[in-house]
Amino acid sequence: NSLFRWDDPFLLEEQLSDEERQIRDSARHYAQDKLLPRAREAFRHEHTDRTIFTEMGSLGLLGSTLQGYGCAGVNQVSYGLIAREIERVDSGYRSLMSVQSSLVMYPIDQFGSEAQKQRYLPKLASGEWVGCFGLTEPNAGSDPASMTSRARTTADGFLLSGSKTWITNSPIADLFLVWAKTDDGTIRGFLLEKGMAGLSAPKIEGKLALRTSVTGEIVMDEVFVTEENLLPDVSGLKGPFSCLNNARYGISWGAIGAAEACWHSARQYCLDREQFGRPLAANQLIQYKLANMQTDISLALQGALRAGRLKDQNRLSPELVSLLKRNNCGKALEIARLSRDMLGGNGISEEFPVMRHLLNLEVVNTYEGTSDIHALILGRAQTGIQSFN
Ligand code: TGC
Ligand code: FAD
Repeated sequence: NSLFRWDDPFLLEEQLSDEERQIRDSARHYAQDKLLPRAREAFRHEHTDRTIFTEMGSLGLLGSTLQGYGCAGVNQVSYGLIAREIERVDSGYRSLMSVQSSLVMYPIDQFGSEAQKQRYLPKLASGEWVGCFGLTEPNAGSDPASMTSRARTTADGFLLSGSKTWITNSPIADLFLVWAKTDDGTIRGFLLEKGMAGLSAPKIEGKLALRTSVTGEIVMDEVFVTEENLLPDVSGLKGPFSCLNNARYGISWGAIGAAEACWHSARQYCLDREQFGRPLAANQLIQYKLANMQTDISLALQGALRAGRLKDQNRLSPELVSLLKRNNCGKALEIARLSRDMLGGNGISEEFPVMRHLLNLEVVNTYEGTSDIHALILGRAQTGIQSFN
């Protein structure tokens, strides 16, 4: 049946423009040629390769949707396609890219002063500088409104104190976008630079997942900044949440890239391996699992594409982002677990990418709002009742 493509049932390919396909292809070549050969060793040794930032920068993959300041200015669908290709290799690589792009460059572009944009965006776009985003605290994860980091007003600026934890990129960051409460309890964004007195970013050791992307704390002990370091144009939780809308959208595409890698791996393995005198793929139980993977992946991609088209028209709601982030990460995790099982003992070997994806997807399902938090956002949106506090 020439109308049916097993790996693209909705013919997603046809729904992309030539330019989108071109961007996707260049991200795919980079990911497959340059990232894939490094992923296994990087994961094994918990090593984040700093040069990835400059490589991505030279290809226009950092802050790719922004206009000017050295950014590529591609559309939101293209950003999603890039995330899918990078995460097809490893969620950690997509993570370092999405933090730099959606959580650091986007808010500077959206809420920053002209001086801040000129000072930071070109360096972040080229990968010369690494950025991180500090919202989560040891006692404020799903509930960032309860953060205790403070920015105390002084005669000539602010003194920041507090600590952030589970911060992607922080140990290698040059720029720290930190959210803290001012004297009147309002949440504001501050741009801190490496080397400021009182600022440190210790690495979190012993992560069993997302090991290609370094994670750390941000410790602020009376870090002094002036008004120039304050993001002028946003206050309240909608500042960090606006950034999360973008990153969560990208993750909806990215997680499915990882799921596709697992599905393709499991399919090929089951075609190649024989037990009981025939390929594993000849068994109904195996075909049932493959059919479920194909269905979940193709529907998830179609949802992500629709979201991207809406986002390109400025019509994407945060609730639809929650629906997709939750669905696509949850399905990807399930697919990775099933694939791991279908590879039998080999499924736990680093010879195959499946276990690495499975471990990574546990994180992807948790960060940027856990699966259950997104369920509660959707529950609130359809009942009008806030259930989480
Ligand atoms: P709530 O009362 O709902 O809202 C407070 C204010 O924020 C506004 N708002 C939004 N604005 C824009 N986009 C959104 N998605 C928004 N959601 C809310 C809202 O309008 C309101 O504005 P205003 O002006 O009326 O004050 O706030 P809440 O405290 O009740 O929120 C509850 C909840 C659970 C929805 C929220 O706290 C939440 O989403 N929690 C999850 C936390 C989270 O996602 N953290 C992520 C940390 S960063 C990260 O994980 C990076 S990993 C990246 C990587 O490595 O790839
Ligand atoms: P908690 O909020 O303590 O939640 C624990 C469990 O309780 C979850 O299952 C949750 O769903 C559930 N739960 C919580 N509240 C409710 C409720 N009201 N009803 C029902 N169930 C509930 N943060 C940043 O700011 N910047 C980063 O760059 C960043 N990178 C990260 C990288 C990694 C590798 C990891 C693991 C995390 C990262 N995070 C980052 C933090 C991440 O966003 C948080 O871990 C996440 O938001 C969950 O917060 P928590 O870990 O404190 O869990």
